[in-house]
Amino acid sequence: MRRLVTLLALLAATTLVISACSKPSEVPQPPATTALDMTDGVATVYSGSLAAGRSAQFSLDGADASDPLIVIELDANLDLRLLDRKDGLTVATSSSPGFFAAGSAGLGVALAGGSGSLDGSAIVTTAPCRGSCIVITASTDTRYFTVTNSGAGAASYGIYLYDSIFRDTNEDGNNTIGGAVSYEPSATTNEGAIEVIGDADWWFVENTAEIDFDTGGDVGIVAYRHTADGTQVAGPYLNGQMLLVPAGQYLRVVSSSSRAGRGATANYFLTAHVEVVPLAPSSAR
Ligand SMILES: [Ca+2]
Ligand SMILES: [Ca+2]
Repeated sequence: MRRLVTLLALLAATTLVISACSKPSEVPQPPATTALDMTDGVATVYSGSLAAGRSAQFSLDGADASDPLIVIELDANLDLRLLDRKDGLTVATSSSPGFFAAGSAGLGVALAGGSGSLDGSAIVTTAPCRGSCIVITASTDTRYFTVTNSGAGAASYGIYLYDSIFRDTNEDGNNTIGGAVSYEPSATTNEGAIEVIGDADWWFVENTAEIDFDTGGDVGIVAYRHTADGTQVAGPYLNGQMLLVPAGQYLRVVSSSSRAGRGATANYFLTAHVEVVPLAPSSAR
């Protein structure tokens, strides 16, 4: 009988130990992920709200895309982060329609008290994105992203997920010097856009030319001049500068800060420079 009691006591102690070991961990669990499907970009695929300082995580199935780009777009200026995998590292970020950037560099825009409004310098009215957005090259991978409300009050938001063609009709063959597009001095169509992070646009200038370089927005688009063997010989040229390009050289247009944008925020133009001859002073009366 005593042996039976001892055995029962041992069994009870063992159960207690096993029970203690299987107690749920106190380590915080990663946020739940909401899986989303792409649509045509007209309707939201998700609507929600976030208290100050809170985040939500989502995934999208890249296999739904048939065009070369995927757009992840919010209708609010909240912090949008693309991750390299579920609960992974930050690949790209955006806090406004003005641009998105590699790493966390797209999170520089301060929100005004959680109202979702931005300071005036950050507003780019010509951007087709409704709020923060990131554009990526389409692939069949499942992509993960988070939305964070870094403002001081609650914020509501909608998510749009859709595929898209490049606005830049020279993509993506112009990413190397071998695929450079010929600059046409008489045309008004020497234009492009830096639409994904790391985009490079090469142009070939056959005849010596004076070219006006114009761009705008917050993408930080610059141009460099290269010789035929690919050697960089001048630049960066900034918005509003005139480029004197010897015959047979190349131009490479990129973002100087690993940024890109959607629509007009990321456009640039190369046009033949026209010398403005000042009017002769009127003769003395
Ligand atoms: Ca481009
Ligand atoms: Ca390109």
